[in-house]
Amino acid sequence: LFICIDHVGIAVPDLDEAIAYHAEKFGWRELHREVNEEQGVAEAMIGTGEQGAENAKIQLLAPLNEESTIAKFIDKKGPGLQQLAYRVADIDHVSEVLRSRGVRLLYPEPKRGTAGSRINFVHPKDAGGVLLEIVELAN
Ligand code: MC0
Repeated sequence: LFICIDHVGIAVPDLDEAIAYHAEKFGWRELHREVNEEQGVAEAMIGTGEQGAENAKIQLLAPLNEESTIAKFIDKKGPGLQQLAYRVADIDHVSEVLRSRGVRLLYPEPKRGTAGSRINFVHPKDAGGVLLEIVELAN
């Protein structure tokens, strides 16, 4: 059903600072950056950037405003791991299978995620305290 771990998301107060920290200390490269108004985030994907070295990426998520889920997360828990994202080939199929197994998804239909991907979430209260994202990448 699931292909691999696509990314782990870290809630950060300041995107530029976080990118610089992970680049300077760990050598991660910025692979992609965008603002997603609907999700209330400014985000960056960082990783090895090595062709052929398929790896889970790290998604840095900074809040766009106080209503952002990321702002609420940071207020409550402080900066830190916010989500784990599983990559799937067909999110409509996987959603159907998960619902048939009694797993509740946050959105009735997938929403737009990073770089035109389609995403949905399992609430952390249903998944052992972890916000699970399922993501179908854009081709
Ligand atoms: C909340 N809780 C979490 C959590 N967020 N636990 C683990 N991980 C998280 N990320 C816990 C709280 O501590 C609280 O527990 C309970 O869940 C209810 O929290 P709340 O603060 O009242 O929050 P809600 O219920 O209003 O919102 C939680 C919910 C929300 C998961 C529904 O964060 C949401 O809609 N998330 C999905 C969208 C999202 O995260 N977007 C940003 C990433 P207690 O024990 O205190 O009751 S955008 C993205 O990821 C895109 C760009 C992409 O990857 O492509």
